[in-house]
Amino acid sequence: MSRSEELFTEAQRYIPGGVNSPVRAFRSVGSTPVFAVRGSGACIWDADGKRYTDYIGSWGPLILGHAFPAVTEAICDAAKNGASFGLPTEREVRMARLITELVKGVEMVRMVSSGTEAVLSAVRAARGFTGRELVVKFSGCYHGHSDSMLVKAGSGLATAGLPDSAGVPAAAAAGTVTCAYNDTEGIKQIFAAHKDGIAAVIVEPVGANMGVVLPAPGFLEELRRITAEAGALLIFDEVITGFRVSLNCASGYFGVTPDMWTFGKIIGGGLPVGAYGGRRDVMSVVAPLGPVYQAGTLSGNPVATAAGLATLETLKNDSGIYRGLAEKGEKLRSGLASVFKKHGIEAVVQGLESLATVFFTASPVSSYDDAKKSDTARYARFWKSMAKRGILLAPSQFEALFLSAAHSLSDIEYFIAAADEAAHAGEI
Ligand code: KE4
Repeated sequence: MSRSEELFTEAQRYIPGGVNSPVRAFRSVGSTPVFAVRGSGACIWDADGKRYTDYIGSWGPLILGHAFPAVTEAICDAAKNGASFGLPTEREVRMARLITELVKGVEMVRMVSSGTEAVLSAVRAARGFTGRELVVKFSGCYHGHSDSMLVKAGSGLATAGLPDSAGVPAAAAAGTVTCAYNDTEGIKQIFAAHKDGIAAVIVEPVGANMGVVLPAPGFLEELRRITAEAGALLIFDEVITGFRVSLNCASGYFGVTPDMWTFGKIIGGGLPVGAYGGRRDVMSVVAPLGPVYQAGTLSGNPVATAAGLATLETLKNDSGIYRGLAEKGEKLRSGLASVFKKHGIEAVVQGLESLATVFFTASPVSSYDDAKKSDTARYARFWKSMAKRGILLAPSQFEALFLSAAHSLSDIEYFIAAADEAAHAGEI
């Protein structure tokens, strides 16, 4: 029995499913979870001392790689002066100022401790600002696990949502209407049906929780036009895309300015940080300035904020990082696509900048319904064949691969060659 297997056996005695977040159970690839011990650069080492080139990257925060020196130093320096104060600190002012500088349209921002908390707070603020209750989300987009976001489509397009998890009250789900990603006509129908009852539309500007799905040309622009026309707020959930697809986030990358943003992951540099922000008039409803209550013991935590600041300042000071990520991402996607074509394997490789997903399906994926046509058993075989060769991929067809500045071109070349070898051996 491997050490990871031993640990997983014990973990299941004390922790639901043996993990503190479901995807880490590796169920959809039929494997024992890899228990991490150490990370450095693009690599992690597991409890059995096996080294992997890591494309999970903690699900997005580690755009600079594991244990990036400036981030580690910032964490240590901050921690020496105390882990938390429950008082405001200068770092929080610097973080808020930096985000407003880098993201056009963000005038005020509030720090929280996770992406989930950022989204639930932003939705509450949107409802408080507009005085309306309905929120529209898109199938296949994940916005954390607050009740109103764990909702699946109702019977008809414009009907109230249904709980997508046990424990979510029907009443909570009823406040959310769900539309297919990239379905501009569907959004128009929802707004026609609900007129001025909609507080906000929340969207991942690049879908990354159904695998990576790009916005169709004009989709984001239409969401901007339709919401503005109806007096509803547009919320970009940039927990993944924020500071990943560009230093100016997806809103800057696509040139579409929402009313609110949610952030997480990269702005914490691997520590628990989330944030929500946007127009000053909208954010002015948030307590203690306004009537929308939101609070957090560790919001803006000095150690976590130090990690986030070190990450963002490194990204801001070295534009070569994004050029390198774009080059490596494009090389990986085109290289893998060529391998699958060469071996006659039905696969579509999609992504943007440092994000990628291999969908084992015949046609391009532009919605969750498309994504669900993928051969998840084949993805599991692909996952295992890569893990065997020291390449750690997202243990689910419906997640993204994350590249970091620490991944080298030779890492990418090795990944492509490994896929070629595995395909040739009939392992995928
Ligand atoms: P957290 O509460 O997990 O920090 O963030 C929730 C969230 C919000 N919005 C988007 C677009 C997200 O992708 C996430 C969380 N992402 C997943 C990865 N698909 C986190 C991994 C996990 O759940 O363990």
